[in-house]
Amino acid sequence: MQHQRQQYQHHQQVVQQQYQYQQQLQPHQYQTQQRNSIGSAPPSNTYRSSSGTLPALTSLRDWFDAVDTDHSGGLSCEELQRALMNGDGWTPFNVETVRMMMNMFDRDGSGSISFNEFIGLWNYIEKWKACFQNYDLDGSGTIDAHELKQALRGFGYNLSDSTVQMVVTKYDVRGRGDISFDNFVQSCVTIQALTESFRRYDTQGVGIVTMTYEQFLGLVLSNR
Ligand SMILES: [Ca+2]
Ligand SMILES: [Ca+2]
Repeated sequence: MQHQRQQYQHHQQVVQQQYQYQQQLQPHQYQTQQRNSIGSAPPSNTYRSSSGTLPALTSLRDWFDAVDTDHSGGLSCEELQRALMNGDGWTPFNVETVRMMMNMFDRDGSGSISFNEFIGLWNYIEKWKACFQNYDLDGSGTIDAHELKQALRGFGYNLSDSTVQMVVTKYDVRGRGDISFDNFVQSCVTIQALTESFRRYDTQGVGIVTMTYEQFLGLVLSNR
C-alpha cells in the first residue's frame, strides 16, 4: 500500500513536471494568475480600442504619414521598419520581426499596413514594451538569459537553463549575450507558436509526442 502510494506520488511528480510547459500562454488566465508575480502576460494581438495605451491618435497619424514615404496610404515592410525602433540606442527593428508584425496585422492581406492596421500593431508593440521593461530587471535595455528565464516563467514556460541559453544564442544577433526588444518579441511569439503546434500533437498533454516525419515537417514549415 505504502509502496503503491509512493509510486503514485512519484508518478504525479513526473506528470506535474511534464505538465509545466502546459501552464502556458493563455493570456486571459495569466492576466489573473500572474498579475501579482513579477510578470505580465505576453500581449495578445487583439486590438482593444479601450485599452487607453494608445498615444494620441493625431500624433500616431503624423508618425504614420511621416514613415509612409511614398504616400501610398499604407506601410510597406521597409516603411514599417523605419517606424519601429528599439529603445537601446534607437536601432531599427530587424526585418524578420517586422515581417512577423506585417503577417499578424495586415488583416486584409493587402501586403501593406493601413493606418487602422497600424493602430492595432502599435498598441500590440506598446504592450510588449511594458512587458519587456518589466522583465529587464537591471534596466540595461536588453534581456539577458536570467531575465528571459523569468519572462518565460511568467508566461508559463518553465524551461531549463540550457534551453533558455539556446534561445538567447539564437536571438542574440549582436553577440553580446543578451537580446534586444525586437528579438525578445520575436523569440516569445515564436516559442508561443511552436508550443501551440506541439500541443496539437500532444493530445494526452504529457509533454511528449510521437509524430511521423511528414507531421514534423508540417509542424516546422507551418511555423516559418
Ligand atoms: Ca507606403
Ligand atoms: Ca537587462
